[in-house]
Amino acid sequence: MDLSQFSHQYDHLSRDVAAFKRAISNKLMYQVGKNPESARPEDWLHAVSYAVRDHLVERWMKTIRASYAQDVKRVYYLSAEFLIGRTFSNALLALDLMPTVRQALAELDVDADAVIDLEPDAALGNGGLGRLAACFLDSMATLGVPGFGYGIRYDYGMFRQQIIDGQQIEVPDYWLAHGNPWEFHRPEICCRVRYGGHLEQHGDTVIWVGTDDVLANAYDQIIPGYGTEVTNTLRLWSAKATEEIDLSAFNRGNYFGAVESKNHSENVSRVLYPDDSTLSGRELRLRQEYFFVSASLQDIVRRYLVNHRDFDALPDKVSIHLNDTHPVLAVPELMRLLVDEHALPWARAWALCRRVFSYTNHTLMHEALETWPVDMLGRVLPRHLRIIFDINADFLAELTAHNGHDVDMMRRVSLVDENGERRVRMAYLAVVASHSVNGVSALHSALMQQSIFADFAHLWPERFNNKTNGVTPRRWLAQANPSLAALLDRRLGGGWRRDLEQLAALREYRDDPEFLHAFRDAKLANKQRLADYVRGHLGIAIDPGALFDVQVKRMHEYKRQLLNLLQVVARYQAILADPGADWVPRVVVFAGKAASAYATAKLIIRLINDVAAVINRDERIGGRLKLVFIPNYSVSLAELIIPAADLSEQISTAGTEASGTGNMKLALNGALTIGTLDGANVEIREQVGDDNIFIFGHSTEEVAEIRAQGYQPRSHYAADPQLAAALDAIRDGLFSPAEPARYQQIFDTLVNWGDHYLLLADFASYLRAQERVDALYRQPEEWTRRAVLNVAGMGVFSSDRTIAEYARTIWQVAPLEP
Ligand code: 26V
Repeated sequence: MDLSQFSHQYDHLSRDVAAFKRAISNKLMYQVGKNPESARPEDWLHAVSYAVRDHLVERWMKTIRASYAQDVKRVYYLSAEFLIGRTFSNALLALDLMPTVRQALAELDVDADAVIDLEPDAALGNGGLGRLAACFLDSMATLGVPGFGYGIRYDYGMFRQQIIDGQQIEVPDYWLAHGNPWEFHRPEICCRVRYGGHLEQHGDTVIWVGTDDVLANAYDQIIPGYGTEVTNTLRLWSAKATEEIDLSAFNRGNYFGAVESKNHSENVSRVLYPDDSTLSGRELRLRQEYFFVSASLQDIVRRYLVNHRDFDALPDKVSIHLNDTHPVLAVPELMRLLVDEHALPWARAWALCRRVFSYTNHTLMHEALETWPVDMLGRVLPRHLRIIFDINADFLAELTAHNGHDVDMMRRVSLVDENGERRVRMAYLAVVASHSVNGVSALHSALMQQSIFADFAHLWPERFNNKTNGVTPRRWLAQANPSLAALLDRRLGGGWRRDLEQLAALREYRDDPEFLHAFRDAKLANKQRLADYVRGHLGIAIDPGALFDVQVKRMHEYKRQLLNLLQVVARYQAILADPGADWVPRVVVFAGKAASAYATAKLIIRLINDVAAVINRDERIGGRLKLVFIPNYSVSLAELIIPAADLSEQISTAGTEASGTGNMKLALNGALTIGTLDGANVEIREQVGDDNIFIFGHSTEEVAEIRAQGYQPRSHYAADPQLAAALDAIRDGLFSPAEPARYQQIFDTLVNWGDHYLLLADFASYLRAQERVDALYRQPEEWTRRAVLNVAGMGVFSSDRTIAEYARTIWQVAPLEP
C-alpha cells in the first residue's frame, strides 16, 4: 500500500488550529447536539473525540482496503480481556496532534486537562493479561502487522474500588453511561451463537438441534499505529436477544415474560468476571467464553471466504492466537464450522486446525487453570463436548501408536480429567490443538515445560517456546511521562518511540552531571504530580523529596503485598525505637484491587489501611515514613503513579509470577527494582546489571527445596525478633484497637498454617535489601545514575520486540506492504 501517495486533507489541517476549532464546533453542534453555551465538559470531550477520530478513520479505511487487495495473512488475537484504559490522549499521540488540539481547545475556552480526565477507562480486564493484550494491539498496528483483536464488549468493566473505613467496596463500572465516541456499532454484523439443545445422528453426520440462541453484535474500535498509517481493529461483541425468543412469549400475551427472556439472553455480555478463582457464575462465564469465540470464528471464516473458495489456504491466511485458555473453545468451534457447516472431512479439518492455532499460557497457579465439568459442557455445548471427546480419542490413539499402551501416561495427559467429577482440561486442549505454546518470560517458559506441561513437552518439544512480555513505550513512556519523554527527545531524538533499543544510548550520559540533574528534575516533577493527587484525593501530605516506594498490582497472596507491609511495620517500630537515627524518608505506596470473593486479599487491603492510619497519624514519626493506599487502581492511575516511583516492588515468591509487566513499566520510568528472581525480573537483571537492581530471597529451586524439606515458618518467627515484633503487633491489634482480633487470621496463615508463599523465609533477606536501598538513596547522584542505567536497559522490553517475535516465529505474518 503506497500510503505516501495519498495526500491527506487531514494532514494539512492537522497543524491548523483554526480548522480544528471549526471541526470541534461542528461536532459539538451536529453530532453532540449542543450549543457552546450549554455544552458541559463531557460534551466537549465527545466533540473533540469525534473531531480527532475522523483523522483515524481515513487511515483505517485505507488499511482495510489494502489488506483485502494484498490478501494478507491476518492474525486474530482472541482474548476475554482488553484493558485499554483511555483512548483520547493515545489517539492524539498517534496522530501527533496533542499541541494542535490543546491550542484549539484553549482558544475555545475549554480546559484540555479537565476534558482528558473525564474520559472513563475502558477497563475490560482484570490485570496483567488484559493489559498485555492492549499493549499487543498497539504494537501490532505500529509494526504494520495485520492484526485483529476479538473480545467481549462488557457493559460493566472491572469494578470501581472504593475504600470505606479501610475496606474495599466494589461499585459497578458502567463505563458506557455517557456513550463511547471511540466505537462504531455494526448492527449489520450479527452472528448467531447457539447454546443447549441436543445432538441427532443421521448416518455419519451429527446434527445439533433445539438450541437457544443469542445474537452477537459487533462494535469496532480503531487501533492506531504510531508513526505509520496502518490502523487495526478491535472487534468486541455485545449480546442481543434474537427476535424469535421474544415473539413466542409476546404472542401469548406475556409481554413481561418476553422482555425478561430478552434480558436474560443479553446477560451474556453484561459483566467482566473480576474473579478467576470462585465457582459463582461459572456457567455464565462458560457461556461468555463460547459467545465471543463463536462469533469471532464465524467472522474470521466469513472474511477468509471473501477471497477464497476452499479451505486449503486457511493456515496461510489465518493465524488464531489464544490468549490463555479463556478462548480455547475456538478449537472445537472451528472444527464444528469446518466439519458440520462446510462439510470437510474430520481429518482434513483437524490438520488445518493444528496449523492455525497458537496458545499463550499466563500462569502456573493450579487454581487458575481452567477446567469445565463434563456435565455442564454437555448441557451448554453438547456438540462441542462431542468434538472434544473425538479429539481426545484421536490424540490418545496417536499416543498409543507412538508410545505403546501406557495407562498412567494416558490418565495424565487425557483432555478429560477422570479423577473425581469428570472435567475437560482446557489448557491441554490448547496444547494438543496448537502448533505453538509459549510462556511469557524465560523462567516461566522453562517451568511450564517442567511442571504443568511436562508430558507434552516430552512428546512435542518443538512446540514449546518463550516470548518474554513487553509493554508499549507509547503509553508507558511517551504518554505517561511527558517530562522524561521530553528529556529523552532532547538527548536522543524521538526515535525511541518506535525503536526502544535506542534508549541504550543513555548509558553515555550516566556520568553527565547536567543530564543527571535534568533526569532528577523530571522524576521530581512526576512525584509532585502524584503528591498533588494524593493530597487532593486522600488528604495526605507526602513529600516529593522522600523515597517513593511503590507496589501497584492486583492484590494476591503470591505477590506478597503482606511481605512489604511487614517491612513497613518493622520500619515503623525501628524508627520509634531509635528516633534520633538518620532515617531516609519514605513514602510507601500501594494500589490494587482484590477479587470480590477473595477474602484474604481484602483483609490485606484493610490491614494496609489500618496500618496507614496509625503510622500517618503518629507524630513521633515526623514524616519519615508515610503509608498510602491509593484506591481504584486502573490504567489511568498507573499512568500517574508509575512515573513517580523511585523503587519498584516486585517481590513475589520465586516461581509464582509468570512474568509481570509492571516491573518493566516502572524500570522504564526510572525506578530501581527490589525483587526476587521471579518472572521477568530475572531478565531485567540481565539487562540492567546486578549492581543496578536489589535482588533478594530464595530462588525457585530453593523454594522447592524448602517445601520438600517440610517448611517451618515458626522457626523464623522464633529466631528473628524484628519479624516477631512486627507479627505480634498485627496479631495483638496495635493497628485495630477497636477489634484486636481482626488480624489474628493473618498471623495464623503465616506462623501457624504453613505460610504457603514463604514470606517469613524471605523476610530477613528482604530487610537487608531494603537497607541497601536506603544506603543508595542517601547518595542522590549515584541513585540517579543507576536509575538512568535502568531506563537504558529497558529497550528489549518493548512490546514491539515481543510482537516482532510472535509475528516471525509463531504467526509467520509479514507487515502490510507500505
Ligand atoms: C488468576 C488466579 C486466580 C486463582 C488464584 C490464582 C491465580 C493466579 C493468577 C491468575 C491470573 C491468570 C492469568 C494472568 O493474568 N496472568 C498474568 O499474565 C501477565 C501477562 O502475561 C503476566 O505478566 C503476569 O505475571 C501473570 O500473572
